[in-house]
Amino acid sequence: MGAQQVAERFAELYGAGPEGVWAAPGRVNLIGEHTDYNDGFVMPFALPHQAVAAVSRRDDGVLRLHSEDVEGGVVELRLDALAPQTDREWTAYPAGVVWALREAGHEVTGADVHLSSTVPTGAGLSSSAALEVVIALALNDLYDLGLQRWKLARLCQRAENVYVGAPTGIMDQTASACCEQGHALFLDTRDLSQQQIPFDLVAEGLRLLVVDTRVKHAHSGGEYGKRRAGCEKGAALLGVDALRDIPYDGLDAALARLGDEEEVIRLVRHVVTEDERVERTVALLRAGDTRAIGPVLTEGHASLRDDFRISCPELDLVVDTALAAGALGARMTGGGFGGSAIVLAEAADVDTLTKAVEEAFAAADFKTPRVFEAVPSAGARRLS
Ligand code: GAF
Repeated sequence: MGAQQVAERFAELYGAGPEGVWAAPGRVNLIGEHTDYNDGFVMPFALPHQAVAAVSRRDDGVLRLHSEDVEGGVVELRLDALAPQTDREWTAYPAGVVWALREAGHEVTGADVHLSSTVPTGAGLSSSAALEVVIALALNDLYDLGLQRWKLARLCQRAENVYVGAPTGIMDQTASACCEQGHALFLDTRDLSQQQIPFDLVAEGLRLLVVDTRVKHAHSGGEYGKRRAGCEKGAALLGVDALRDIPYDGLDAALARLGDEEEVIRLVRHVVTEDERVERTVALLRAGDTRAIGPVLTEGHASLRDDFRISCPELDLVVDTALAAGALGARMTGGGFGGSAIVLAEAADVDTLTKAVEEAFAAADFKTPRVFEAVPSAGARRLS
C-alpha cells in the first residue's frame, strides 16, 4: 500500500488524516549470521518490502493500533499499563517501542497508528524489526526527540528483547533504520560503526534471489536463545568479553583450550569464521570482485548447517539445488530454523535456477517456495 492509501485508511479509522506517514523496510542479510550478539560483523541490505505507518500524536496516554494485515479492529492500550511480556500479539512490537521510548525518559503521550506491511512474516526477513523501526521513526519525528538512527535501533532492540521477550541482536533494527539504496551495510555490532558498501548487482549482470521456504521460524522459541547462551558460555570459558575477541588466526588455539566442550567448540568455530567471512566479503566487494563472494556465501551456509546447526531440510535443498543448477553461491539468511535462503546468480540463469528450486521442492513434497529478486533498497524514511 502506498502512503496515500495508508493515510486514507487512517482517516477512515480515526476520523481525521494522520500527521504523517513513514516507512521502514525488511532486510536480507548477505553474510554475518549469529555474529551480532557476539559483538561481531554483519552485512545486511534493505529490501523493497516495507512496513508503512500513518501516525498522529495523542496527549491522553492512549495508544491506538490498527493493522491492515491482521484481522480485527483497533486495539486500544493505556501507556501506563504497558508491561513487558504481557502481549503475545503483533501489537507487542509497536507497543514495545512506545514502552522503550518512555522507559528511556522520552516524553511520548500517546498515538494513533495504522500499519500496512509488505514484508513477509515468519520468513526471516525482519518483518518485526520493520514494524518497530517505523514506529520509532514516526514518534522520533512527531515528538521531536532528536534521536539518531543507531539510537532508535537500540531502543527497538530493547523493545524486542525486554518487551516482546525475544533475545535477538541489533542487526535487524539497524538494517531497517540505517540501510541505503544500492548498498549493503557493513556494521560492527560492537561499537555500531557503519560503512555503506556499494552493492549494485544489476549493473554487473548479477541477481540475488530470495527463496522463502515458507517454513515459519520464530525467535522467541528456545533454539535461538540456546545458541546465544552457548556462545556466551564459550566467551566465558575463553576469558573474553565476546567471541568477537577471538582472532581468526588464534581460532585453533582457542578451540584446543575448550577441551571436550564439543557443542561450544562448534558454536565458537562458526562465529569466528563467520566474522572472517564478512571481512572477506567486504574486501571482495571493495575490489569490485562481486562474483567471488559466491563461494564465501556457500561456506557460510555449511558453517550454519554443520557447526551452528540451525538449517533445515528445506533451506539445504535450496542451497544444494541452486548450486547444482549453476548459482555462484547460496546460503540460508537470518535466524534460521526455516525462513529464507539467498542465491547469488548470473542474471541469465535466474529462470533456470528458479525452476530447478521449485521442481526440487515439489519432488520433495515441500510447500511451494516463494522466490523473488532482492534489490538493495532504502532504509527507513518519512513518506509524507
Ligand atoms: C535474527 C536476529 F534478530 C538477529 O539479531 C540476528 O541474530 C540473526 O537472527 C542471525 O544473524 O534475525
